[in-house]
Amino acid sequence: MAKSSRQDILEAARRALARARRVSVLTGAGVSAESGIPTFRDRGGIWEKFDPQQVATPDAFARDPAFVWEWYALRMRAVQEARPNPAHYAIAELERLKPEFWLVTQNIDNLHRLAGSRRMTELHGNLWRTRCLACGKVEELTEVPQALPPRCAGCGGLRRPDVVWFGEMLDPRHIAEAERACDADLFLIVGTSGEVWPAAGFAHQAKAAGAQLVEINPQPGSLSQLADFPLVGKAGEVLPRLLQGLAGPGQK
Ligand code: BV8
Ligand code: ZN
Repeated sequence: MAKSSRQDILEAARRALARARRVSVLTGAGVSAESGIPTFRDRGGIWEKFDPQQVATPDAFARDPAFVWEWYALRMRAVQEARPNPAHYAIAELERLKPEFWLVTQNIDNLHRLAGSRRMTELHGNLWRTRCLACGKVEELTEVPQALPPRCAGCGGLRRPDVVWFGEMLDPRHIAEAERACDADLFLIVGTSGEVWPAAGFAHQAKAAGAQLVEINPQPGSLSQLADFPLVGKAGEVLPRLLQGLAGPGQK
């Protein structure tokens, strides 16, 4: 695509963002890529012996909880070293600039919260929260558990990561929050391949509800055909440029 048209699309997206009152964002693993967290599609690196489709499932956990915990411990260690990147900070800034803002993330790495996002739904749970299979007690972890799989301090039961695995239902409250976020003037899709449902469905729902869609991704994906403003590039570079000159509520 010629440079100038990319610039034109960015400027058109900036104008749409300045006009928008209700702004929602849907993020996926790509928004944390510049924080050094591998995405699900980059099969290399720490995913070498773990295929998310095989490991992030209830069956895998029932079969071998220690093995599944090994994958989550790896991700906890990767996230512990990671810091939010300019994409996370730009999304937190957008929340401050737009009174009607909501973030829906598929990520469990907690980096949005660390960057300051508060009006958000973690569709797939959070890496640092665990749940006891026996008594249901939910416990926040602050570091990687020493012994795997971790046991419940209360009843000694097996703890699982409090995340949504493939084949598991999402929390209906989170689905309701995400559906409300689809009522937007502008809906930004950042760093997701759009392969995972029902998360990808919210982009379709927003479009059907009359939102204009911005997509920020170095690669085209399953949602690219919905984008009114396709911004090809890395989230950590494109988002700050998209927000350049954006005035807050009441500012001119
Ligand atoms: C459910 C938590 C069923 C765990 C995750 C239709 C309807 C409902 C379900 C399905 C359906 N079709 C298929 C299903 C089943 C399944 C599914 O979607 N399968 C897919 C793979 C075909 N869905 C489910 O199982 C869901 N459950 O609906 O239950 C049900 C129904 C009734 C009754 C009972 C049950 C649950 C899905 C949730 C799974 N859990 N995560 C964990 O993380 O360990 S999903 C997991 O995948 C992560 O959340 C991750 O975010 C996501 C992968 O998607 P992306 O985020 O998009 O990441 P990906 O690597 O794919 O892409 C990265 C993108 O970033 C790329 O586009 C890349 O180009 C881009 N990128 C790279 N660098 C950058 C960048 N972008 C910007 N800047 C950069 N620098
Ligand atoms: Zn317990």
